[in-house]
Amino acid sequence: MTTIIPLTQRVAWQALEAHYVKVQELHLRQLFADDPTRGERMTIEAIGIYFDYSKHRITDETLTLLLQLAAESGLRSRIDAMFRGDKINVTEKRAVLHIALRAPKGQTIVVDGEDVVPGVHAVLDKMADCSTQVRSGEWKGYTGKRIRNIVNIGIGGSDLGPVMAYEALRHYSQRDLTFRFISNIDGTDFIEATRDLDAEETLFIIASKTFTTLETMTNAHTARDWLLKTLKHPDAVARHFVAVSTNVEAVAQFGIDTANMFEFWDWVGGRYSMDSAIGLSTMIAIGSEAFRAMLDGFHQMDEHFRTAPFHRNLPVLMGLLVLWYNNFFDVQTMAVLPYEHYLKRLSAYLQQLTMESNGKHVTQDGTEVVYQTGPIYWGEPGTNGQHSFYQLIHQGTKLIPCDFIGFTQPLNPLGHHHDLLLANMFAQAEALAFGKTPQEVQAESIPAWLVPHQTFEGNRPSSTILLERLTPAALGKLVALYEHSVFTQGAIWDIDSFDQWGVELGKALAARIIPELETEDKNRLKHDSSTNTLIRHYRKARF
Ligand code: G6Q
Repeated sequence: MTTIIPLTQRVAWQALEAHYVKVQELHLRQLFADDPTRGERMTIEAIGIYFDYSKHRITDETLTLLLQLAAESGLRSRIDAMFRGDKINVTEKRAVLHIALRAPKGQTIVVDGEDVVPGVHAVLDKMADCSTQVRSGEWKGYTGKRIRNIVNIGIGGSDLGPVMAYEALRHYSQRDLTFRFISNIDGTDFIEATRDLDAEETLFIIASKTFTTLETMTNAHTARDWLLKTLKHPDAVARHFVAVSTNVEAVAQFGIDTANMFEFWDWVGGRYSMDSAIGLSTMIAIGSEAFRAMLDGFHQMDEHFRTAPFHRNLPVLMGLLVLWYNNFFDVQTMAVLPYEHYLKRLSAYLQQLTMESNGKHVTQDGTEVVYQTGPIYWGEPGTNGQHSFYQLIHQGTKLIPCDFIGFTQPLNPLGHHHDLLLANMFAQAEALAFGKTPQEVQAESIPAWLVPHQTFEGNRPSSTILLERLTPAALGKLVALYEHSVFTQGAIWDIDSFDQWGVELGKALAARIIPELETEDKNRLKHDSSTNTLIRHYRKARF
């Protein structure tokens, strides 16, 4: 699995280093002037996505070298290994098969001697059954009232996907149902999410792969107490709780009828699980047909990633561009800027997908990397961001490549709002790339002292990703696009994009501090002097 030649010693890497020195000062103004067809040429249209990568600081040679790096890094065999079900999550010895979650019936994907696809479809059918019962009102609570509120309790991968997908697809959701998402251990999250809900009409989905996560289990127990305060009888739990988990014993122990447990598997990583049973809330919101359409969108992108030649392959190109800036321009962050209000949680979702996957400091075999790995991802929907942080992207001292994401058809046509929205998106990408020279500013009779303030250097790169309409399938394509871009980057960096050991230390230390906050025993504190003093300060304030 491990590539033989270390990344920085590969021929293409070294060629890219030399090439970078030559092209680093090239301005997009020049590149566009030299090639009037650039804006048409450097685009790809595939599976309903129009991808414009012409406003990147690249030449044809850059692309050739990046593609050569992908080849030298064994990207093709890494992709094949993932699709085959090899245990490419090496530190956890697990297959990485989110692609199986959207495999059509009849496809065969074997893990440990077993075809996993029939199991995926069996769970989907069971989810469809549950969601139809809730949507139709057939699913009654303990006192016979129909369910009107669905509350997903989960965190990280068991929360961000469901929240993002619910918000993204709210247009298609059944509007007489209320959806809430509780993740934080902070009691405020629970209190605010449930304060106006009627327990008799509320269904909790406890979404936890392990069913041991502190936040989720604490919130789940609080939810049970909250329910029983009104409904009094423990039998009510079975009518008001379902679970999504891989841990049957813990689910049963909690008191949830295992007939109402939706299974998934250790080969689904938390941050890759929104299209597994973790998406139950999404399915209840939009219905099983729309959910299957979303899966089909994912699958279309999977097939594109698996089969398209790298130079026409959307996730491969996107991943290579990230690598180009991250490793050669020393760029630290990437902005994701959807011009679609329904995608307001997309950046938060992508933060986990990208940063938990590729925020790694050693290669697969444990060697310290000598190059930068995953960049920081962040963003907000346009046009809101334009009135806040875009200033820094336009005129600050940092280079921040941007992904602009837009749709040609609005879901909510309203006057000419949509034209204004998209005009702004196109304008931002144009302004970032081409800027405004001092001469152009002077030509507007601006006083000399103001000219530097009103000058835009430009040469700030961006991709524009255009789709027709934000449908469930479009969402699936978009998410899979980022999933496979992350895969591409991780494969070349030779890291394990599918583990997350970095979250463990804080969890262990919190477990040690919890009893320390709750006792008065001064001698027990054996942390550093800062942590000891903070704990004492807190205890003094609380007791
Ligand atoms: C994602 C991570 C992490 C995980 C949460 C919740 O890839 O593994 O975000 O999803 O810690 O875990 P559980 O689903 O087990 O509660």
